[in-house]
Amino acid sequence: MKKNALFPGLVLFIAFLLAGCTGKDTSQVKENAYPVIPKPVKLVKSSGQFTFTPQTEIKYYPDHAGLKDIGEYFSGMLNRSGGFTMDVAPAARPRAAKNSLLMVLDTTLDMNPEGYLLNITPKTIEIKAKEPRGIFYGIQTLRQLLPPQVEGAAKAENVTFSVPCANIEDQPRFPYRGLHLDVGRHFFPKDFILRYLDMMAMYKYNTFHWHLTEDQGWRIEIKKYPKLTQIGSCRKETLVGSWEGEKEARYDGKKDCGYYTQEDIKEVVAHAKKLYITVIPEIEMPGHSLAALASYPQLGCTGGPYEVATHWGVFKDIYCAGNDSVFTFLENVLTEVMDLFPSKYIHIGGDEAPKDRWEKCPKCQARIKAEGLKDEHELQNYFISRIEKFLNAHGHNIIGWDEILEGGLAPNATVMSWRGIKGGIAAAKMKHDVIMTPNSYCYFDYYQGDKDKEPLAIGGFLPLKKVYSYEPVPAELTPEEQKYILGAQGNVWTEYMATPDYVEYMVYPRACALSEVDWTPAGEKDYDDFVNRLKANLQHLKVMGVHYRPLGE
Ligand code: TNX
Repeated sequence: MKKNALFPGLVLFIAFLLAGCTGKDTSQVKENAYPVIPKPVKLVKSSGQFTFTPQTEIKYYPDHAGLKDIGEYFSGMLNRSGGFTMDVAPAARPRAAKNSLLMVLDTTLDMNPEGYLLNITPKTIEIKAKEPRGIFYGIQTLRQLLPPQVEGAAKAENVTFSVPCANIEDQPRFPYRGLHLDVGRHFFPKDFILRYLDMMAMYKYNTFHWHLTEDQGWRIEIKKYPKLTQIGSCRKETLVGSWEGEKEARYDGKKDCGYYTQEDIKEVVAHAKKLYITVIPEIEMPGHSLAALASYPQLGCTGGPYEVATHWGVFKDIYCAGNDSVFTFLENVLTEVMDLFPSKYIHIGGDEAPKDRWEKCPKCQARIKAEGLKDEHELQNYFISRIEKFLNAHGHNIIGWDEILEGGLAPNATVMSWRGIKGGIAAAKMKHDVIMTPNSYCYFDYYQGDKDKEPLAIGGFLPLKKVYSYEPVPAELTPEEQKYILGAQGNVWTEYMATPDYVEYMVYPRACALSEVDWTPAGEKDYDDFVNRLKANLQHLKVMGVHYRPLGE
């Protein structure tokens, strides 16, 4: 009899343990309760959960503007989606009180400046890091542990905003974790760029490479050269379907225009800064410059007239390397660019610059002779090195596509290896920093499924699993040389992506896979486990209204 009387109490006690120490029911905790992407270095699960309520306090120590901003960023999310306001205030001491989230800066921690410690117990949450950016990444992890409704723009009904208990120690593998976007082929409105950055932050990307100038459109306002946007930001029409050469080409007959004002750019850069993302602008040279040539024909070798391109490909008309006014123009453009972008790096392109015009141009030939150069490839090196010198003198470093290795490498350049990994290997061996973006693993403009079932893309085949399998450090490098590999970047060329929805479809979830390549130690990666986490994690993107490509097709 006595025994039986104990039994219901025991059941209740076990149920209480299972439900977590708060005694709340577990129904709000996700099925895959730890769907964090990129996968943290170390995550120890524990029972119980912490529940955010209007009484939860967000505290930070020491009193620091960056921490206050992060606290408000997080409370803003729960304010929109949960409809409640939490207090954000400095703490008197670095100890978490009951029902609080405490963020602590601790410069004595022995970890990477982007790393963080996150401890979730039923009563408190503590995030510790050396720098605010580490705290910010701890918050992103916390966000992914919350129900996906946390991403909502309006109050979600019947949701308990709980996170499962855990102890996490985390830091990135690479210091450069990039995503790129080509706004030259198609222009995307400022609001979409802000959203693109929001999504990047969730996956702990820290660099946005903004490809701002192209043959088909110049997208950045330059006060000194108004025609760049008056003329260069518009094309008279656009190719329909894929580019098979001029004979087969059909055009839509519709004018297509767009550019960012300097105010827009400042807003994007400020938004990125709050998300701990650096924006690297790319001003292409000497190739992919038809829109600039159409605006100022004297910048080309033949003098024009030129037209903003209406189809895709590589064009022979490029900036004239024999013409000093080209350097004056570019230096003036870059001066405004440097004022707008605090980034240490400025990307100067350097890819796909046919030498046809330079071969026939007397001024270019005279320059080759006067400078004692061997050929037009060395002339390209002269071009890039001259621009590099200008940017270095103003405190900036250049990044260029791997073609900048041809004809000699500018002394301080960082190389973006895109035509496979050869360029990256060569540059690292020359003791230059490298960012890996090989098209075989990092080109999100390639098909991600069966070509016949997918919307039109540029070609190639890059399914999610292949992105995930990428190892950015080439085995050919010695341990010393490997240190020059800063990280990997996903490239998003938009010849065939005319709308924001289509960009999202091409980028997600492949960018989720690449985030793990950039963040998680190679030995911790596991594709099946990634897909499991992704299934739950994608619900966040769903609530955000992101048009990602569904899994399993
Ligand atoms: C090559 S990647 C290019 C781009 C194209 C892309 C298409 C690179 C440096 N140049 O101009 O958009 O291929 O995949």
